[in-house]
This record gives sequence, C-alpha cells and structure tokens, in this order.
Amino acid sequence: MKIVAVDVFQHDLPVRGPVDGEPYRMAVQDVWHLDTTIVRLQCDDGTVGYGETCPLGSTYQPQHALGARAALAEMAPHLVGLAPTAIGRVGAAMDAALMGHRYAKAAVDVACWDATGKAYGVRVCDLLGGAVRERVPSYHGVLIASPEDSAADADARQTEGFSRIQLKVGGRPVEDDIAALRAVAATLRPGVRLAADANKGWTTRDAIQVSNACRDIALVIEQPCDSYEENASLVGKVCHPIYLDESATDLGVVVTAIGQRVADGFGMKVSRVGGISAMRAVRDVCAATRRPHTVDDTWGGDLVAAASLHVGATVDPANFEGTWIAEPYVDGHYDAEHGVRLDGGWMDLPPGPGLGINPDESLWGDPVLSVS
Ligand code: 0XW
Ligand code: MG
Repeated sequence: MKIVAVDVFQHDLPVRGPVDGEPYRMAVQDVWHLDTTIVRLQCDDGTVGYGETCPLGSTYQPQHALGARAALAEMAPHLVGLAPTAIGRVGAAMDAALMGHRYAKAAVDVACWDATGKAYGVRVCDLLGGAVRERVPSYHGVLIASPEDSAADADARQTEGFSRIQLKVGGRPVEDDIAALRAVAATLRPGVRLAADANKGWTTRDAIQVSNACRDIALVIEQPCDSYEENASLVGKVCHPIYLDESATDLGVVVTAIGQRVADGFGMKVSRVGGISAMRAVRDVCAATRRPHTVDDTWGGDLVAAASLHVGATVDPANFEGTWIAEPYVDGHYDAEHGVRLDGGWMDLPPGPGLGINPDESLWGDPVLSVS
C-alpha cells in the first residue's frame, strides 16, 4: 500500500457564536471565522486517508492557515510513494523536508492513521491500544461574560451532563475574573471539576492575586501567563494546580514541565504536538507521571474532532480531563451520519474503521493543491 496522491483542501468555518452575533470570546482574542485545511491521501489500493488542521486564527499560537497549506505544499512531493501504514517513516520524511510546522504535519499524520485503520479494518483507537470506553466525556468552555451569565451557562451545561467546566478568564480586570469564578463555583455540583483558563492573558501578578482570592475554590489554573518562564515562576506562589496548554508546544516541553514540577496537568492539542503519533506519546508520559490532561484541538470539523476523540477514548479515566470539540460553534458536519456530536456532554466514537468519518468531499470544493 503506497500513497499515490496528496490533495489539500481549504474550507471556511464561520464561527456560530454562543450567542447570535457574538464571537467565541477568550482572553486574548475574539473568534468570528476560521479557515481549515484538509489533507487527503489517496493510496494505490484505493484506500483514502483524511486529516485536518485548523489553527485558531493567526495569533493564538505560532500557526496560521496559509502557513499550514504552504508547509503541506513543501512536504507533499516527499510523501508520494511512501506507505501510510509506516507512520513513523512518513513523519521522518516530513521532518527531512521541513523543520517545525507540527500543526501542518499533524494533518498528514492523522490521515496516515485513518488510512492505516481502514487498511486493517480497525478503528484508530484500537490501533492506539484500545478504547477504555465507547462514550467519551467532553468539557464546556464558558466564554468571557458577566458573572451572572457565566454562572447561568455553567449551570445549564451541568444540567446537560458536562462534568467539567472551563471558565475563560483574562483580558479584563482581575476583580471581574474573581467574581466570575466565584459565581461559577457556586453552581458546581458534586464531582464537577473547574478550570480557570486564562489563555496566556494574565501577568504573574494577576495569577497570584486571583489564586489567593479564590484559595477556597477547588480549581486548576490553565495557561495563566504567556511564556513558559512566567508560568514556571508561579510554582509555590499560587495555591492551585497549574495546567499548561499553549506552552506545551511538543513532547519535549511536556517532559520538561513535568520534570521541573511546573505542570500539574495539561490542556493538550493534537495538532500542536504534531498529530496522533505525538499525542499518543504525551498520553503515555502523562500516564506514567499521573498528570491529568485533555485531548483537544484548536478548532476544526469532524476530522479534527474524530482524531481527538479516538485518542481521548484510550486515556485512563483517572487521568482524563475530557475532549473539547468545536462542534457547537460549527455549522454542519463533513459526515452527516457519523460526524462527531456532543450529546449531554459526551461523544460517541464513530463506528467505522480508521477515524470512522466518511466526508462529503463536495463540501470542500476542488483541492487547492494536488501532488501525485
Ligand atoms: C477550549 N479550547 C480547547 C478550544 C479553543 O481552541 C481554546 C482551547 C483552550 O482550552 O485553550
Ligand atoms: Mg486552554
């Protein structure tokens, strides 16, 4: 089985905000519209593998949609003729062709896992050691809003079935963050966990002030500050566990953050670390060191969601903080029947081999790049 063609599609994902006319609001940016990139690997035996990467705009992380497609154009000629089942060899070929750009490489890596599962007739989660459960928990991000609105949203989502609430904070006076955290904490039902995700938006002063003001609230602080060094300087100064998200740029940083006792857990994004192969390694390091983590991604359609879900399904529940998907903010599915859907805060694994997603390619128009 060999790759005979690499096709790249561009697809627009207008953001369906939580409130009509409102963006997806975080500390450092409002998200109104996103541009996703889909990779299709066509193989000589007729197998087709799909992957997707969707940066959260151009300022959330050092990634952007045009960069993803430029990186794929650079790498694609080096992929033709390779066996998609030899996923490590495909990764090595990408690294030999282009340094960095893990978020673009991730789409190819995921497509290889999809093709491999289809070739062997098994789901990606089964290739990753097997699913520990068929329904996978998500978590809900309460966006930047008033304490009252934040509490109402958190309460409603717990009624729906979510067992973890991530409150977006930062980008406003810390007094407002503290008030919103207190209002949301007052709604928490037994067993429901809370994270305060600043998305890099706090200074170390803000983080210390909020943590001390909320020392009576059981929560984790996610990506409080921008740089790894700022976040590392908080150890011993805040009274809550620190989870890294945006700073956890690759497996090496994850290992360092654990070794330096900076990270008590992680918000992990499959594309940021380079795809399912790298996310599997992060999963195993976190299991060995008992660092709870999510398995998410920045944004995207059914292919991004399925990649996160298949890895998330294999994480020990004691170490799992959920898989977030953009579905509530995306109009429509690539696969109308088996697209990944939230159901009361949980998601069902697609039944088919590979990712289990059979996309309607007509949604994406003609490829913007085809190499064979
Ligand atoms: C909640 N997410 C997984 C979705 C957005 O991409 C931001 C991200 C996060 O936790 O930072
Ligand atoms: Mg986060």
